[in-house]
Amino acid sequence: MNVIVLKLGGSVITDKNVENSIKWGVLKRIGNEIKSALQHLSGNTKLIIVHGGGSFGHPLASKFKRIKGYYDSEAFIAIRENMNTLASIISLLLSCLGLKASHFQSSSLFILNKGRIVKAFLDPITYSLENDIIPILYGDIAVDLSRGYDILSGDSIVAYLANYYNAIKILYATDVDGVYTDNPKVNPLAKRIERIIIVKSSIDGKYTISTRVKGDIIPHMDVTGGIYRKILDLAQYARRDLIAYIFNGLIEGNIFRAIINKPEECTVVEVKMR
Ligand code: IP8
Repeated sequence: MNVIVLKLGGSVITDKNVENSIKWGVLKRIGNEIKSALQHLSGNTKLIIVHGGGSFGHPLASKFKRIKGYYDSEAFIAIRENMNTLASIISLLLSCLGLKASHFQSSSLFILNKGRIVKAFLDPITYSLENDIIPILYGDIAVDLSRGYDILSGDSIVAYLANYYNAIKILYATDVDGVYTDNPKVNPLAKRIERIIIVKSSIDGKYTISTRVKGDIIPHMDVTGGIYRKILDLAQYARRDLIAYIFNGLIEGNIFRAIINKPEECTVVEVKMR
């Protein structure tokens, strides 16, 4: 089984400025692109979709963090319900477009410790893949053995699943064309990083991250900010060589191209185990 893991960023599918709002047109287009792309792939290639929290997850999570300073059972119930609603809508919409897709509550599949996944029950996901169902997972709140509860990012789920299923590629559909040297929405001089290479030791798990911009190798990368979370998660969870593409899911045709081949403009992230 050749598995492709596709992450739909929260800012691609929801409007981050309006709580609990969905970009219906974008979601429908993405669903149709996924459907067409799957018709080009062999039956042995399977897709897993993971989506982010967007305006259903992040505003609520920040509210609890701001008021209480931590996530308690009240936060668990509220965030879990809201994320479940978003996932139901996405899986219903994809089903209406003719895709065989079903969502799985991430908080029922994963246990965390200090924010990291330490336990996963993936039998239902494996069974779905074997039966040509596209499993939809998502960023959620989950039980954490040290903290009680914590936010489980969709990016951590992607990295974990890619390792578990030995994914042939990981696709991160975001609202920018890749990873930049600075915020491209604010700084017009920001350059897209073409390639990020993570070299990780299979002996002690230590890793180095280097980046390449227009042919120049930049040995150290300042790993902060939202999009870098993906790189950190890949580096931390990696136990095998992986290839990932971070690209713009808001550009028509990009998701189709990414699934059948690779996206046109993107940042390639390679994990190399040594
Ligand atoms: O958007 C976060 O998932 P992400 C999920 O993939 C919540 O980081 C509940 C905020």
